[in-house]
Amino acid sequence: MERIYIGMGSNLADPADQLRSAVQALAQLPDSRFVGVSAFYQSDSLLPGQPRYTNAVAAIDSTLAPLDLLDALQAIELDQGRERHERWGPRTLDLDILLFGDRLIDEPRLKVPHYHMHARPFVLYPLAELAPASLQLADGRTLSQLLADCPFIGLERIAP
Ligand code: A4P
Ligand code: MG
Repeated sequence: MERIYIGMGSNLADPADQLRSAVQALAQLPDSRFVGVSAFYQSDSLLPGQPRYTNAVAAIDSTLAPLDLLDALQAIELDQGRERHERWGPRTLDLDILLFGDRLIDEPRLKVPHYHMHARPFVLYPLAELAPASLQLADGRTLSQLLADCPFIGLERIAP
């Protein structure tokens, strides 16, 4: 089993409800054990003119291969009505594999750690609810070092 952290985001069709449904779906993944989910966090979209996002992080333990997990997560996104029109477009549900054990993955369909996670407060703060501060990311920096460089600005923590 490897510990996997999954970033969840939604900015359409009742985002908090989308995240709750996603948690139910993650708990049903084959060859996996659901570990937990952070609180939900609201913040403005990185792209102006889009609705505010609700984000959270979930942890699972799994023996799934990384690309099989990606397939399963994309199936959950589609199940919850995700339509891909443009990259970074508004979405009912986005599921990103943030960390997969201590693996570095560089495949055309899958890059892990997820790019930009190092500087996104809506990823790092929920992740810190589930992962130890000593967790080391690919470039050797720990979660606590990343948090120190990423102020808690523009985030609103809401109950799950
Ligand atoms: N892919 C590569 N690596 C991964 C990975 N580690 N996990 C590929 C998941 N997928 C990965 O993703 C495009 C392709 O990335 C997939 O087909 C997969 O093979 P996508 O979900 O279709 O597209 P996307 O989500 O629009 O792009 P991306 O790059 O994931 O966007 P982001 O980084 O998720 O940014 N503001 C706030 N406040 N909160 C947000 O969550 N999100 C975005 C979108 C913009 N602004 C935001 C937020
Ligand atoms: Mg995505």
